[in-house]
Amino acid sequence: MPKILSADAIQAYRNDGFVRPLRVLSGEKVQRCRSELEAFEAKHGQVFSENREKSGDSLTGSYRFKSHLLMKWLSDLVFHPHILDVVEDLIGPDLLCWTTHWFVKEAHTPHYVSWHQDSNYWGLDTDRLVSVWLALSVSNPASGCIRVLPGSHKETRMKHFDTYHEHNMLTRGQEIRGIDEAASVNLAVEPGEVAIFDYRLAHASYPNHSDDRRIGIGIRYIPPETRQILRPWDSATLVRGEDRFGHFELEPTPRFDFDPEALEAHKRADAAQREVYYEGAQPLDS
Ligand SMILES: O=C(O)CCC(=O)C(=O)O
Repeated sequence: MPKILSADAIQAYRNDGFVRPLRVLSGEKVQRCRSELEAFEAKHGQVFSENREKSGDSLTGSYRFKSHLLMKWLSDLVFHPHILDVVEDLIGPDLLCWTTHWFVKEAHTPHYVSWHQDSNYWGLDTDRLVSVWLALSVSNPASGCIRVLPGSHKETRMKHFDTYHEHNMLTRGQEIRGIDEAASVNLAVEPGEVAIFDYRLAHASYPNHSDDRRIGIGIRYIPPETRQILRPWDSATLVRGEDRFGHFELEPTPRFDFDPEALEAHKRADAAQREVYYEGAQPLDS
């Protein structure tokens, strides 16, 4: 018996590769999360922004990945019971959080995400990874919300080209060409709502033409039987149920921001994930 999702919503996820936006945080709670993020950015430099002109930070800044190991409030969020109930409805009761990724676009900036399938370059052998993309500000067509191509999760390994375009927010600027834009749909979400999609689903997003920052955090959940096939070692956080497989080193949960034990786990995981993201990358001039 599903905990949150209707049978129709689960069927739509299987058919189309995504679930219609759902609210998981109240307006007050999401405002608190945004304030926490912005206080962290002010203290440590704008490490989550993709706007290099403003932030001076690179697109691959370490704090953008696995930041639930750095920030206590974000760690609490990846364990949020409502989010986990939804994910459990889709992939079962034993859940690991493999990673978290920040996607922050400053107001009126050219940064974008090209069409891609995450499954193509994360080295995970599962077809059950669920991405939960939580909005901390308005994400709509004007601010560059996620667009998806319904049903594309059934097309394994669409061809990607590495572009390294300076405004592309993906590590290698990887892109699928020739997507039928007319068949794709916007996943607009209000602050506190999540867009939920299969990591094989082709998705993209356009620049933020609005007056506010567009802030989202992608939380990636997998079942514990998943294996990392590109590298001999990987880590994840057990967020619900049991891990009876031991394919991932289980990460400590930070007790406070920059908890030394979790910071060490973040350092190792960040180095390993970087290797995975760049595995088989095409040289710039290929
Ligand atoms: O936030 C975006 O615009 C893109 C998000 C994305 O590519 C992802 O969550 O996998």
